[in-house]
Amino acid sequence: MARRALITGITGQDGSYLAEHLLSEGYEVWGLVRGQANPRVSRVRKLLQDVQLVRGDLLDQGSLISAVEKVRPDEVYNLGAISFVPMSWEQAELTAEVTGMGVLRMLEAIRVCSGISSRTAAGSDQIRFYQASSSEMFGQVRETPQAETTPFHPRSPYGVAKAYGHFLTQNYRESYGMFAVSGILFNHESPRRGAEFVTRKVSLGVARIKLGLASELRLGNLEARRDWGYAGDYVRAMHMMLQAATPEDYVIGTGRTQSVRELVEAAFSAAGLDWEQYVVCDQALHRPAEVDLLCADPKKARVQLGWEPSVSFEELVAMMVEADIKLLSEGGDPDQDSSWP
Ligand code: NDP
Ligand code: GDR
Repeated sequence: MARRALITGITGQDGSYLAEHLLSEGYEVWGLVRGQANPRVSRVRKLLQDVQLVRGDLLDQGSLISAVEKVRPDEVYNLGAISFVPMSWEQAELTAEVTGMGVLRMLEAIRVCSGISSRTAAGSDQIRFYQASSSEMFGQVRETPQAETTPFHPRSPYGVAKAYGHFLTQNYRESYGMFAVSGILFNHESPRRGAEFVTRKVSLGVARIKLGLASELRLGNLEARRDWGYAGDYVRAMHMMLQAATPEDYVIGTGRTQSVRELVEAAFSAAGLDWEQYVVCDQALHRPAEVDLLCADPKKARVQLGWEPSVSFEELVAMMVEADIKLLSEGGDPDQDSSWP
């Protein structure tokens, strides 16, 4: 019988790539969707026709229990979150509820539906759980590159909420013997990335300028450094973590770091443009507290899981710029249903 996976955050970037990957591995895939008339659900219905949908919300414990009871998954991937860092200052409590407490509710749904208690440990055929942890937990870094053992010092309400979810996942593993793991993923991008994140904002900005639809691109801090990889590669790592013999946490990244300035240079030059003529630095886009430098040490994942990224930074930037020029030149709208390549 096909293995069954339940994915929260199916309407997001990673949810879509993970669903495609699991379908290609022969899984029966279910996606948790929320809201009464969520416009992103129709995009999922179009792109991922073989995915079945179940209603639920990370804010609603009962809905998660019902979803787990209905789907009876072998694996749960908890990708749902308020994931845009600046929004976490504006809606800190909501971020704590969805991105932090949502992890507790999902773990509790699995625990309750599996009949696990402090006296009845998880069995060998238990539901395996993946938590989408983040390099934002490292925040103000004390060592670089960052590995599984690097201490956390989150710099945003988002990072703090993710750290809660991370430690809770570890705690459920230790308390109940659950197969619950966290992937500490560094930034990963694609043509399906939300337009609010810097890579996609830049690739869309370049495309608009190239096509004469805009004359400038306003950005915040150009000096921050990130380890940027391709989302399609990172969802493979999520799946690999749940196939491992023992439940462990892994850092996933490329091991290379670039500044936002270098990202901008690469994106404009991929379209034959000089970035200095178009980019405007806007102080209003700087964050209250910044994460200055992120660079992964993905050695554990390479050695223990055999995971390697397949797309370089330069290839990723070129892929995103090319996709957005194509999208806009065909009259596509990045916010509309049909826009996912
Ligand atoms: P997106 O922002 O693209 O997707 C977030 C998803 O969360 C959406 O599907 C959204 O659904 C869902 N969601 C929001 N609120 C709720 C809720 N109350 N209940 C259920 N679902 C909800 O994120 P990504 O795909 O980029 O990231 C996936 C996960 O990985 C996130 O948890 C993110 O924090 C984490 N992460 C991402 C990294 C990256 O670089 N992309 C790096 C490290 C971690 P809806 O359509 O209903 O709004
Ligand atoms: P990040 O991604 O905060 O790392 O979180 P984002 O792309 O938003 O920012 C990366 C860096 O770029 C700088 N920056 C700008 N960022 C945005 N969004 N818009 C701008 O105009 C801009 N100008 C400069 C930022 O200051 C920052 O330093 C992402 C999310 O996917 C999280 O959910 C995830 O956990 C982490 O990556 C790993």
